[in-house]
Amino acid sequence: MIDRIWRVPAPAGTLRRLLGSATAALVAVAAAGPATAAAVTREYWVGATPTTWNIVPNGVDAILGTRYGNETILPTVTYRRYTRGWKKLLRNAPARNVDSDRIPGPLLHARVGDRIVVHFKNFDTRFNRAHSMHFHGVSYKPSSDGAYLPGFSGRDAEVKPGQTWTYKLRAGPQSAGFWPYHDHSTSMHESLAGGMYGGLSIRGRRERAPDREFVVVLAPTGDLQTINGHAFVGNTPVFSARVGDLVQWDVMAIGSEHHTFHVHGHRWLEHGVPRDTQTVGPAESFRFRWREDATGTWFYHCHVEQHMERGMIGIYRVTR
Ligand SMILES: [Cu+2]
Repeated sequence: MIDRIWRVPAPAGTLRRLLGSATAALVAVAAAGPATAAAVTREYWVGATPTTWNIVPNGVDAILGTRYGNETILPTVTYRRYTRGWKKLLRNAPARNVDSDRIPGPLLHARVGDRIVVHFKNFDTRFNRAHSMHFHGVSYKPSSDGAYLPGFSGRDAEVKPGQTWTYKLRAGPQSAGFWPYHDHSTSMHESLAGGMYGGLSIRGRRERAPDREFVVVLAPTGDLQTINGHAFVGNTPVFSARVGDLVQWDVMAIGSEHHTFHVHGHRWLEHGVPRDTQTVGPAESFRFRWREDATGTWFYHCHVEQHMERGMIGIYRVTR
């Protein structure tokens, strides 16, 4: 049983359920098993950085033919990845994984047992708002919570422009999976609407990395329903894989609505049950994996029809 959990890339639901039942013995044995990778401290440098974002860069809804103009251009602030000491701005994700980035913020990787240190700096000179980072799925002290509560929270929850904060997190046995992080400061409302969110991708101690990892954030942006801040086919991410790839989808929702994530021509397991559509509510997240075996150009989308019509649809391309 233990072997199966830790060697085979279990679907996130299964892993989380099994770990959630918190069999101390299971955890102890897993931790004591032959380590293929020692626990490490992973350091990330992230900045809240002003940018101008176009929700519909090509100006058209390819399916309904509706045209969009300047109303889809949004001055905003997003999480960006930097080199050590915020010296140099980097892409949030490798170019091979996404067509454009900035929304969501950088995908932060770790393994169960790791410490994660996130150095955060607020570069928001555009709106002059405080910002923060609040992380789901990991352990930390209250000083790394990043959530504003008057009279209780500290500087972690209200990082003012020009200031920094270091969030110290730990990926415990129940952290395996995909989790959101987001602004939880005084500016949370505007910041979430403007794309200040991202994901933590945490693998089991001995779980192999997938060949392809796709992050899908379902959230409203402006008046549209977006995937990673973009609306409509031609603007939303085009994900690509090859037959034989171990493909991992990391899905989360931000905002106030529920979504039903759907991929055409494929199925995955949740608690051992095959499915091709899965509900995800505000700040919920899940991940699943499959070994790719279906060539073609496929849709992935939210199956709430009003959301799909407002832009929540994209393309998944599989080649030989
Ligand atoms: Cu939806």
